[in-house]
This record gives sequence, C-alpha cells and structure tokens, in this order.
Amino acid sequence: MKTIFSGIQPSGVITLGNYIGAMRQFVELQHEYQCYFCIVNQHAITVPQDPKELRKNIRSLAALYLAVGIDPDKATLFIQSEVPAHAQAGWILQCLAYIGELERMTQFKDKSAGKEAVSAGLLTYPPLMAADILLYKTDIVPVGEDQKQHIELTRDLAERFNKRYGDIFTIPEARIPKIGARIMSLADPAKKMSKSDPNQKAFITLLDEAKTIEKKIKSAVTDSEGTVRYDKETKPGIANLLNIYSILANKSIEQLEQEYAGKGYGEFKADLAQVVIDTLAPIQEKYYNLMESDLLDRVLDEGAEKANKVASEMLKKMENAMGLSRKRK
Ligand code: ATP
Ligand code: LTN
Repeated sequence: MKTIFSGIQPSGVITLGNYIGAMRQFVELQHEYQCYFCIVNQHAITVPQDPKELRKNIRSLAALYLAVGIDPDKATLFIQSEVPAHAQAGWILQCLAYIGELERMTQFKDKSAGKEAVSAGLLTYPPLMAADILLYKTDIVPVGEDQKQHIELTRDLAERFNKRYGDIFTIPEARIPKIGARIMSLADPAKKMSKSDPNQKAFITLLDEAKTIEKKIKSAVTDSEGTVRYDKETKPGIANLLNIYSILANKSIEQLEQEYAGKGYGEFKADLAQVVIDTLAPIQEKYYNLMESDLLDRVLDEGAEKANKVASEMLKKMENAMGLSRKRK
C-alpha cells in the first residue's frame, strides 16, 4: 500500500480554500492509502502566534480533520511537536539545503515581503516540511497548488541525501487537484485565500455562521459587467465564485452559466451562500460534538504513538547514514 502524508498549519481556522484544495482529497484518499495527517504546529510558529490562540487552533484543527470525515481507524492523525523526530530530521535537512534555494521559495518571499522582522524559521520552513514528508517514506503528498514548489524542493533534498549518504529516502510526488487547487481571496481575487489573512472578509472558515457566510459572499469583490460567466482574466472574482459553486454543488461551470443567464450577481451570490451553508452545516454539527467529547485526545495520543514509531526509525537511519552515531548499525 502506498503512503500519503499531508499537513495543515493551525494558524487560524481552516478556510474553504484549505478544505477544497486539500482536506476534501484526504477524505477520499484514506480508503486507498496508508495515510498520515499532521497538525503542523511547528510550521505555524514561523510567524508570531498567540499561545492561547495557537492551543485553541490546534485542538480545533484536530476536531475539523475528524468532522470532515477523516477516520482515525484508517488514517494516523497527530500533532507535529509531539513527534520530536520531525524537528531533529528538519535540522539535518536544513544542513543539506542551500540558503539560495530557500530564498527562492515564493511562500518565503510572500510572507517576508515588507516585514521588518522575519524569523529564521520562515526561511528554513521547507526543510522541516521535507522532514515531515520523508520520515514516513511518503509516496504522495496531496496539497494545493501553492505547495508545489515546496514538494519540488523536498524531492531535491531527498535526492541530494540519497546520493551523498546512500539510498534511504523515497522520492515523493505532489498530488494537486485538477480543480480547486487555488481558491482565491474574496476581497482580492488576485491573491490566494489564506486563513491568516488579516482581512476577515477575504476568507470563509469552516466554522463561520450562516449570517457571516452570507455577508462575506455578498461583499466578495466582482466586476461591473453584471453577467455570470467564467473568465479568469477579466472577471477573476466571478470566476473564483463559480469555481467554489461548481465544486461544492457538483455542477459544471457551463451548467451554472446557463442557470444564471440573464440573472444578476445578487441572486447568484445568495444561492452560492446557501450552497456553502449547506456544505458546512453537517461538518459544524460534528465539530461541536467532537469538541465536547474525549475522543480527540485519544485519537491524538494514539496518532503520536504510531507516528513516533515510524519517524524515529527513519531518523535513526538518517543519523546512521551520515555518521551521527557512535557505531555503524
Ligand atoms: P496560512 O495563511 O497560515 O499560510 P493557509 O491558509 O495558506 O495558511 P496552510 O495550512 O498553509 O494554509 O495549507 C494547508 C493546505 O491547504 C495546503 O495543502 C495548501 O496547499 C492548501 N491551501 C491553502 N490555501 C489554499 C487555497 N487558497 N486554495 C486551495 N488550497 C489551499
Ligand atoms: N507547508 C504546508 C504545510 C505542511 C505540509 C507538510 C504539507 C507542512 N508540512 C507536509 C504537506 C506535507 C502549507 O503551508 N500548506
């Protein structure tokens, strides 16, 4: 059975972008693959986090993984900082990575742009991500479009290590969905939807209430043409809303264009809001039940135990291959 690994940062509440681009895939894939899903809290602290908020977001993300349909009997769900091998292997891979290649990462460029203080961790974020992936002999990494470059770097680091120290890593591949790999911000359709966007109107979270969803979609940036038709170049706002609608309602873009021919944006947006509300309602119900049960802690304890076994074994192999151990085993 092939292995899947993916991670989400507890840097806020999961957005529709995270759900459509990543999480929805996880739920399908868990039936066919050995899956590891990680709450990457050590990645989240590459930018400042309030400890209270972070603790809340970690628990909330765990509940959301389960609420969208991750089955803990099928997939291993765990918290990154509870498996120390990630940081240890991350250090080793940092020593293999070049500053130049890390500076070329677009996520680093975007997140450091205009900031006075940029943490060293923001730069060395990708080798930690490579460690996450490589520790589990991962074959496939399901992610949104924005992570493609990080997976390429992971492959480069794995190949570099294998060449220098012996063939121990599996070379992973990214799996990016054909549609919905890049859901855009509702406030600025030129930017990707991001859970850490300071503008609350830019994203919809999986926990937003019906009223909030209606308001956010109503205020989504569109254009002055007034026709519901798909044109990514000249109508990026409407194209983004059409994409979200199409994926969640399981209707083709053409079908939606026909359905809304001669109708205005008001009606289109109201219907889309309803589609989003209906999609999220059952997830939210499960979420609130889970937050009150003790199942979460049990799942996370078991997940950490399983992940620790697998990850520490690979870490030992890495250390041994590089001469970081006293005896050659
Ligand atoms: P942050 O704002 O803190 O950077 P984020 O919202 O960008 O967070 P991540 O936790 O970094 O989300 O990403 C989790 C997963 O969701 C990744 O696989 C990522 O590719 C995917 N993803 C993130 N944003 C989008 C988006 N707008 N459209 C599709 N997929 C996305
Ligand atoms: N960098 C990713 C989160 C992440 C990840 C991973 C994704 C950390 N480790 C391992 C896939 C596999 C992000 O920003 N979305």
